[in-house]
Amino acid sequence: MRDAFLKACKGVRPPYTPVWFMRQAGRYMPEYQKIRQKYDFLTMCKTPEIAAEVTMQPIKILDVDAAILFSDILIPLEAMGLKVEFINDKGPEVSPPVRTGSELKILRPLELPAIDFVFKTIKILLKELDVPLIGFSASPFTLATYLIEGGSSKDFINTKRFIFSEPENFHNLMEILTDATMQYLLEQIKAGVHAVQIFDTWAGILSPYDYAIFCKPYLKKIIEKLSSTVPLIYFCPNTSGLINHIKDLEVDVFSLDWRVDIKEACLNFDYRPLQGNLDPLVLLGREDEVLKRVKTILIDGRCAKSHIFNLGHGVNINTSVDVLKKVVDFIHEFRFEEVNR
Ligand code: 1CP
Repeated sequence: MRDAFLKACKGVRPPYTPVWFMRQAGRYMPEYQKIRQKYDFLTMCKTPEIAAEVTMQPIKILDVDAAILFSDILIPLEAMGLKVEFINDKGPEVSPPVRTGSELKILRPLELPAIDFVFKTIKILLKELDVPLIGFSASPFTLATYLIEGGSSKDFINTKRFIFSEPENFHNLMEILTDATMQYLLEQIKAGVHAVQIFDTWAGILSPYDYAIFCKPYLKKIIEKLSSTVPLIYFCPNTSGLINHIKDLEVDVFSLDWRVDIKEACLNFDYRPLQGNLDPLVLLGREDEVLKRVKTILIDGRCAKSHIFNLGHGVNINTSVDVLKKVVDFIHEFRFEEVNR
């Protein structure tokens, strides 16, 4: 198996910078569209053969150094008694929303058999892949926002109303979601994933004060439980104000968005392994401008103990597969020894 990605997760610098992309399987890719025209998104996630095929598309087409399981962060909510739907061009809908302490009783503990398709997909992939497979989950806080808002949100009014009017019950909700997340990640690890990434997409809506109270303790619990299993990556965008808290987390890799200077992040994260951080929309620009920025991130990323190239968020639907492929080739061919000549 190609080991550059896992080496970098463990703080060892491989001969070239490994690269993969968040949302590397998706609608920007004609091969994905071809399957997506036949099946809705949830059917694709729930059919192991299809989920495995789609997971492998970017490996075959782009030659990236890691695969990420084709699924969604909201999948475990279905196994907790909620209804999850993905409505075209509108995003996810979770029902019924849980907005008060008295509504917590709707939630059931995670029923693993209900999401057996995830573990079956992992098993198929382990037979087929020659690169490491990344499993994932949302953080309990990010999951809570979808469950409380009933889907995506711009202002998170319901989430904040819940937190600040019933903080004790919000903690109860976080306990439930933390247990489910731990169980879900451990089961993916048991099935054989080589690393896991926690997506904390919405933690950046909290003040540092409230991140410390409502988010960090639950992440710490999960991280502790997973310690000495597989490498753990923590992705949290929009969080420059939270760095002092985030750096306390004992994860293997911090995944950064493009709003931070990766050189500064090296210093702020005590030179620990970093992942990131190209603005995904740079990829819509002219090729020389794209490669200029890729090169800068590669060079600046050398400050860290090890660096995994990624985007600062998911691949945008308007991205050209050719440009992504050129970025991967450029990264694989880039030789640091030649930079100072
Ligand atoms: O219509 C389609 O074809 C579905 C589009 C799609 C895809 C391809 C959704 C709907 N999810 C996914 C896959 C997905 N989602 C993966 C697969 C692996 C890969 O990266 O290739 C992963 C890891 C996710 C994770 C995910 N889902 C996150 C965390 C990462 C991030 O983007 O911040 C979030 C927030 C979601 C929720 C979600 N799923 C899909 C949509 C439209 C949304 C809503 C996003 C929002 O609230 O703005």
